[in-house]
Formats: sequence, structure tokens, C-alpha cells
Amino acid sequence: MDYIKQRLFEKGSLMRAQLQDLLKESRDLIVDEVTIGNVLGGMRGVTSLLTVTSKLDQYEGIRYRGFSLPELYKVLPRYNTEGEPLAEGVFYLLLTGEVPTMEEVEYMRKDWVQRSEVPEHVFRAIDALPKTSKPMTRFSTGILAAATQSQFQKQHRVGLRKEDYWDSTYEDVMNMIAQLPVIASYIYRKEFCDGEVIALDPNLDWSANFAHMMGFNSEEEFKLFRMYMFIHADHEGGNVSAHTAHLVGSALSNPFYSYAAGMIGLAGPLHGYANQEVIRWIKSMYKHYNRTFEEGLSEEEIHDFVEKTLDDGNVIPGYGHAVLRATDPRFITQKDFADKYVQNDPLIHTVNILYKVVPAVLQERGKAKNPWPNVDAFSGSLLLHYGIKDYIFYTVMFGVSRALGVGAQLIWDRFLSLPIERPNSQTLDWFTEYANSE
Ligand code: FAM
Repeated sequence: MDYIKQRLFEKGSLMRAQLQDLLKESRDLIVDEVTIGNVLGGMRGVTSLLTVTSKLDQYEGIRYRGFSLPELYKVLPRYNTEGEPLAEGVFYLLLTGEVPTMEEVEYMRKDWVQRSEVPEHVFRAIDALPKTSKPMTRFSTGILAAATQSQFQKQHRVGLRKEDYWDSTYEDVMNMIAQLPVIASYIYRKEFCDGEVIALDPNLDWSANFAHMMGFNSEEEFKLFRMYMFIHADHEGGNVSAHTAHLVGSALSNPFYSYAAGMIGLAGPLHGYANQEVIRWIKSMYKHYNRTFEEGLSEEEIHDFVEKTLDDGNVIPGYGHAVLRATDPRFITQKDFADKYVQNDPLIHTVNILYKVVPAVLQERGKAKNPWPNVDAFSGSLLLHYGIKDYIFYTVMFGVSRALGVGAQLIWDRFLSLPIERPNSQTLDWFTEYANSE
């Protein structure tokens, strides 16, 4: 057993005992109450899921195994003091709860390079889709087609002890994560470039290889991809993509099926698609005034367009959040990156003006519980600045990164033998009668 698995087994055995103690001692302890508003309002804020990889604080933002994003910049291995945390170290932390050494990061990097060969039929399945297919359709299809490799599915079919589910799940998750940049960059090169596939560089880290295979090779572009993969890696368990993958996995669907299901959720405009919606919306704002990015817009013009968007009954993409009640630290991380490396970009200048304008308008209207920007408000403008102009690809990049957290959690779901999920549902008449009876 490789030493990461060994670490996982040691920690997992302790957590299994902790979970068994909880079930034995406190199974009937009430942790939350559920109102009709919760049920009809998308279960916001109802404590009903176990997630070990991360926790979202409504004011501080995401914490990966207890570390905030600024803290992670300090503790996670980077190639140099000016560098960004390496995805291999992010995954190691999310999986084991321990901050890895650079040696452990290098071990993980080499392991993912070894696992990165994608079966040829995956590319043929992607190619078989019609020209009108969106990148997220191709990405989800590619992940599903890769499921032929699933060791969990093969072993479970011939008989696998429940306490061993985690091992083949680990193998599937590691293979899937290693292959996602190859699958995603194939889609990018095919859809938006000359179709020429760029081979993985065995000397690069996972994030830099993703950039390299897409055709971006400067050190600054590597930094951008490392930062992007780092901040999108996990956002606790209740968001649509993480929750879907967890739910599908609870039926013992293999990790490829589970993750592909999560990606179909990520493709929703209120979730992961928002990062491309932000760019589409900003472009429509410039079109409305018949202006180019270079000509720019005044703060008042931007303000008026925000008001018009809301008057037309649309949301401001990139703003608001189901849990956060402050500016998303993932927005701040991107803003800091742009402040450090980018000068005179009119689109980024527009994003910064929106940051001044939108919260006040949303607060004044009083509907949105969180008027502040989320991760998507900034991401597209940075990717566009570095030449990734096809913003309908941005959600695929988000999906590659989210595999780090969701994949680590799938391993823990199986290690802890979490059962198939089956919440109870009631009819509308039942709720009405219940309300009248109170
Ligand atoms: N612009 C306009 N209205 C908004 C808004 C926004 N940015 N955010 C929330 N609202 C509205 C919301 O539509 C709802 O109106 P109705 O009562 O008419 O339905 C009201 O404010 C209360 O909503 P909420 O409780 O504050 O937010 P929710 O928890 O229902 O929804 C989001 C959270 C993220 C879906 C919502 O803020 C939104 O639609 N934002 C814009 C899309 C976006 O940026 N999504 C990406 C989220 C990001 F974190 C991610 O997953 N990648």
C-alpha cells in the first residue's frame, strides 16, 4: 500500500471509530430544526450533511481542513515565495487533513503524471457529440466515458467488503483527477484552437500542465492556473456540484459517474456557469452603450445598467451567495493577483467598478441576503486577460479544480461507509394541513 494510502488508512480507522461512537452514544441527538421555509427554500442552512474536507463560514469564507485561503498561502508548498499553492498539496491536505511537505507534493505530482493516460475511446466519445454541444456537455461525457476504468465498479461487481470500498475509490479518484486536465484541454484545443493536441509535460505540476496542454506556457500563466485551481478546489458539501456527487456516490455509483453528475449540476447558471455569465453580462453592458472595453464606461453608466438588469428581472451574475454574507475571499484572492500582475486592463477595471457599485444597489433593493461578490465576479476577467477568450469554457476549468475537494470527499464517504441518502418528502397538502394544525 503506498504511503499516502497508509496515512489515509491510519486516519480513516480513527475517524471510523469516532463515527461509530457518535452513532452509539448520540444517534438521537437533535442538531437542527427544519421549518417549512427551509424545505420550500432549498434547505438553506439546514445541518444535514457530513463533509470532512472543508467548511464554509458565512463571513470568513471557505476553510480547507480549518485553514483559510490566506493561511493556506502561508502553509501549503509553493515553488517559490512569490508562487501559488500547488494543487497536489491542496488535494493532499483535503484528503488527509495534514499539510504536506514539498517531498509529499512531489510524490503526488509524479503519481498523477503516471495516472494521466486517458483511454482513446474517451476522446472518440467527445468527438462524437454534435458541433452544437457545449464544453460542459463534452466534459461530462468525457468523464462518463472514462468510467470504463473504474476499479471500484469492477471489484464491487465480483464482491467487495464494505470496509474496503475506500481503496478502489481512492484509485478511481486519483486516476480521474490525473486525467481531467488532459480531457479538458483536449476539449479546449478541439473547440477553440486548431485542434492540435499538446502532450502533457511530465516535469510540470498538475495546474501548470493544464495551462501547458491548453497552449499557455508562461510562468505567469502557470501562476494564474495554480491560483485558479487552488481557490475553486472545494466549497464544503452543500453546494449543487458537491452535494450531487456525494448523493450519487451514496448509491455506490463509481466516482466517475458521481463526478460527472456533479458537473451537470455545476453547469447551472446559478452555480458554476455564473463565471461565464459574468463575462457575457459585462459584454452585453458594453454592447448596450455601443462602447468597446478600451473606450470604457463611467461609474454612472455601469450603475444604470445594474439597475436595468434588476428591473428586467435578472440577477447580477457573480454577486450573492446561498451561505456567504461578506465578500468571497476567493474574489479577494483573484483581486490581489490582478493588482499584483495586471496593469491597465479595461475589463478588470470594470470588475473593480462593479465591486464599488453592485453591493450598494443590491442592499438598497433589499432582496439579496448577500449583496457581495462571489468567486465568479472576478474569475472570467482574469482568464480573459491572459488570452482564454472563449468564456463558455470557464466552467470546465472550474469543474477540473472542484474534483480535488469532491474527489477527496468521495473517498471519505466510502471510508466512513456513509449509507445511501434518502430524505423524506411530503406533499404540498401535507404541509398545508400541518401548518393549519399548528
Ligand atoms: N442579483 C439579483 N438578485 C439576487 C442576487 C443577485 N446577484 N442574489 C440573490 N438575489 C435575489 C434572489 O434571486 C432572490 O430573489 P427571489 O426572492 O425573487 O427569488 C432573493 O435575492 C433572495 O435570494 P438569496 O436568498 O439572497 O440568495 P439564494 O441563496 O436564493 O441564491 C445565488 C444564491 C448564488 C443563487 C444568488 O445569489 C444568485 O443568483 N447569484 C447570481 C448568480 C451567481 O453568481 N451564482 C454563482 C454562485 C457561486 F457561488 C457559485 O456557485 N459559483
